[in-house]
This record gives sequence, structure tokens and C-alpha cells, in this order.
Amino acid sequence: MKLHLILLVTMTSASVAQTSLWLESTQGDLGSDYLAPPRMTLVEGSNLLSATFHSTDRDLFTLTVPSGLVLDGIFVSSYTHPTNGNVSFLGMQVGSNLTQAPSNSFTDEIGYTLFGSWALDGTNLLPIITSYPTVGTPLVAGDYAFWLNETTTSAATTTLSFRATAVPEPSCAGLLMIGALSLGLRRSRTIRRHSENHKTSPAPFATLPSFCHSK
Ligand SMILES: [Ca+2]
Repeated sequence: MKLHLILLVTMTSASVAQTSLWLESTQGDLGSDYLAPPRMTLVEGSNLLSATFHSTDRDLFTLTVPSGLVLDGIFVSSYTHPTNGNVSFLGMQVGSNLTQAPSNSFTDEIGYTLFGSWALDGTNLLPIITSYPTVGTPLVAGDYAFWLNETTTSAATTTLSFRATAVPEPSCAGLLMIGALSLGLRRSRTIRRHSENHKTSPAPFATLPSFCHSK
């Protein structure tokens, strides 16, 4: 019973690991310089970004997904706007910055979604944004330029959660299979060499990573 409780607490703690990427109320406006947006590097877990924006206050930023992680979810943690049912714009382009100044007419290289209170139900916005142009998910290591914009002159305030997940290590079963195939090849070559030169030099097994021996 106690073990179950410890496991539950551990799993809960892992699932709510949060990091604040940017909080406009204390760190200032993200700005709309599309050639030099603020850059942030994701860490494993939930990466929070809070911004207030309207039709002429566009907020641009670039997220870096480091090697070993993928970006597999974008969720709306909070959203407020004077008009019920209002929606805002979230665009994304692969690369360190947008390749054009944000405007109502933009290149097909920018994928986007319209989001609002409707997305507070836990909807993952990333598959929508990456469906056209087809980028696919999850987003692997690299830079991704984002663009927040309001569709009205009234300001919207939101907190977005960017979920970064560790790339799974190759399984021990997979490593064993690779090791067995490698050994088979080496033995085949050794037998062939032996028949040619009358020499034997059996190859050792490949050493498995330590995490394979710990279970
Ligand atoms: Ca802003």
C-alpha cells in the first residue's frame, strides 16, 4: 500500500514539473521584432509562457528544442479576453525566426491555429499547427519561431504550456538484437577468415549499457 502511494506521488510530481519560460508581467513585452525574437530553450516537462497581446501588439518568440528532447504538446493553461468566445492566433514556422514581418497576409510556411477558452479542455494545439504545412509531430531538436496575435483590438492574456518529453532510449531488447546480429556477422567473417588463413580470433560480445544490467 505504501509502495503504491510512493509511486503515485512520484508519478504526480513528474507530470507537473513546470518551468517558467517567460512571464510578460515581470520580464517585459516579448516584442514583435521578427528578425531577433527572444529565444528560450525548453527543458523536460511543462514550459510556461504568459503574454498579453492585441491586434497591434504582436508577441514573437523562438523556442529551442535541445537534443534529447522533443516538443510534443502545446496546451492553453489560461485565457482571458473581454469577449466570451473570442479566439486568438498562434502561428509557428520552423527555424530561428519568421522569414517575414507578421501581417494579415503571411507565407504558407507558417502553420497556425485559432485558440481561446475552448482549448482550456486540454486540447493539444501542436497537431493542429503542424498539420499545414505538414511538419509532423513531435518536433525534434531545433529552433521554432512562434507568433502570438489577437484578432481584435482588445487585449487577450494567455498562458501557454509547451510540453517537452525526453526521447526514449533504445530498449535493451533492441540492443541485444543488434548485439546478436553483430556477433553473427563477426563469427561469419571469422569462420571465413579461418578457412582462408587457418587462424581463429572469436569476437567478444558487445558491452551493453549499464542500465541494461541494473534490472
Ligand atoms: Ca505582449
